[in-house]
Amino acid sequence: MIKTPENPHQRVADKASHEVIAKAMSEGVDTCFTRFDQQGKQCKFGVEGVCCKICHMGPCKITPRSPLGVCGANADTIVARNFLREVVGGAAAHSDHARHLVLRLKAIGEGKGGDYEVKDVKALKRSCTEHEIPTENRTTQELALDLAMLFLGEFTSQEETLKSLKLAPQKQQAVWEKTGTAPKGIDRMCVESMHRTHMGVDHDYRNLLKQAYRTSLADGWGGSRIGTMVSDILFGTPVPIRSQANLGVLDVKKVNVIVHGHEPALSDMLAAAANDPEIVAYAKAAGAEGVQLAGLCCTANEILMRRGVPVAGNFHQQELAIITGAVEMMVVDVQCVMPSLPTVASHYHTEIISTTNIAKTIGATHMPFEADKAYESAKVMLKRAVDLFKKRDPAKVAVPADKSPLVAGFSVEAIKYMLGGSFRPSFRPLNDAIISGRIRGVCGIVGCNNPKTEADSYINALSRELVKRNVLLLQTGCAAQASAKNGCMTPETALELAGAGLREVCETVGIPPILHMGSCVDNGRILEAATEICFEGGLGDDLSKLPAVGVAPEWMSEKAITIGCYFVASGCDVILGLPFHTSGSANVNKFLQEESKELFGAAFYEIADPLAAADKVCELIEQARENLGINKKAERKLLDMKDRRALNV
Ligand code: SF4
Ligand code: MSK
Repeated sequence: MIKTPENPHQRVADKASHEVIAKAMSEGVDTCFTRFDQQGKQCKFGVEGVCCKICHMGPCKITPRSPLGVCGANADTIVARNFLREVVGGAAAHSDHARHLVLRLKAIGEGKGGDYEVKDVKALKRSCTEHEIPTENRTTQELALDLAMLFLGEFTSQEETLKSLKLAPQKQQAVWEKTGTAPKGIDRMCVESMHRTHMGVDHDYRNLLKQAYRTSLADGWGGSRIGTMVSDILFGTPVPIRSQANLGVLDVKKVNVIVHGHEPALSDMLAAAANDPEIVAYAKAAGAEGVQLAGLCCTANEILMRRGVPVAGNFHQQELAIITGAVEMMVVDVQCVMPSLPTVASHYHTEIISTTNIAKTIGATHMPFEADKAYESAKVMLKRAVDLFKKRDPAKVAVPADKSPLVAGFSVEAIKYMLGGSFRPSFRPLNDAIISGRIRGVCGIVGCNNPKTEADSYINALSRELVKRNVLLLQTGCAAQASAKNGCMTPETALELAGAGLREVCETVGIPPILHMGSCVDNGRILEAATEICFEGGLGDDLSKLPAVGVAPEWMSEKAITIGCYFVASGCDVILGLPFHTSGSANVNKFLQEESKELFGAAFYEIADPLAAADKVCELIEQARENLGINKKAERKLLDMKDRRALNV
């Protein structure tokens, strides 16, 4: 029985989504919003993190009347164990994604890459040099194989500390050594964490939470950064590129194919094949004007950043895109894909295609693709989508008009180039602008949507407020897509929102005040940018000293927890718009929100209101500026003649 979302205007911020939620209600189609309502009041024990089902003496729950589980575990142990398992989930997701890419690079190195090749040799050489692999007089294939083998070692190393940690400032590395949080191999960290949270192993909540930070670091500096590096090598390092975002990018005159999930491999092939003359001719023969490819979630970000493919929407819009009635096919890979999609699609002519053997859904058509015929597979899928176009019911089609222009593609390389030009690409102008106070600091705004809150509205309110207060924003994932839909991601409109200092800098160097840095695996790019700022000098030799803060306003996934943890463990304070499921243990919350500061120089904050979060971001930034002593330097004084004489120079 469908309960209507009481007011679509309170569920989502953008008008296009309002229209489609209203359409869903009139057509009797369930969405995450109706299902959220059907859930009713959510389980208190789950919310507090005090439900344990790790062994079959349980499930146990902690209450004032039963403060211990059957085995004697208290709330601290149970909450910390649950939290660590969530971090493992996030680290495993990012890192397995990275592993798939590394194996593809290895296949290229072995001459078995099929339709894939190294698109960005410069990026390959850059990564080799960073990892001390000699590049002189060596072929691309040799380098690809050496780098792939080194990266595979990052997953499997048993005793050696993760090599990629060396990409961080030395002081960070020293902190991780001192606190016992320097991770070994990525796979080992995940396995060890699962072992330690098994019944009857690690019961000390502090020890468990330190392992959560350690596992997250294996993701942030290992899995995620490797994922980004190899994506850049295989598909190209992003450079600024224009496109559009929101449901209005769907074109009723064309065959609409949406790619959704996180991995770029097949979507990159689909993007190439959509313009293949054979496919265009096939679409025209079916009465369409061509094929419109669009993306959702982070697969969208991957092909937006490199090919300018438009974004149909972020996480909460995956069902809404189908409900427009104009989507022939949705091709999904891994992560953030709702299992409801085939049910929603059954109301229309849409086919859901799953493409990887590790991610199947009942009701979806499974079409795994092989690297050696990836382009052909992409063409087969697109032809199938064209055939579905003939089954489209015009009476069910209503595509909202809304779409906003955007500029994306801000890899660290691209930012460096924009700041310093081709002769001296560098972060110096940014550091100088921060030191002079024209830019107060930097804020990373990342993460998902969550039907617990009005989708996009926290992200939008916070972004607009911070830009006004001269804070440069680095965004990824669904948060970046929210800003794009909100019209904040073109240099022109964003500059109008920016405070005078930020605006002056952005106009001078030609960057927008909100930089779209990619998918959620690309949060490693934010770490990379912070490290560049640190290396450039003048703002401390340690990431915890930077006037920089991270915010996850509307997060929902385990990956977001892991990302938050690796930011904090890297010295960057993180504000959460929605709390962790840890409130059942005051000790766990104290560790995450206070004691972490002593370990890493950063901690978590929970702030439900976007303007209060903006205040906190600015407070943390100003505190960092005070500590660095740069607020004094920022004071500009116009000297009169008396002052000049007093200078006595
Ligand atoms: Fe209960 Fe302990 Fe088993 Fe958890 S591990 S389910 S608290 S008995
Ligand atoms: S897709 S993890 S909903 S950002 Fe990366 Fe969006 Fe969050 Fe998935």
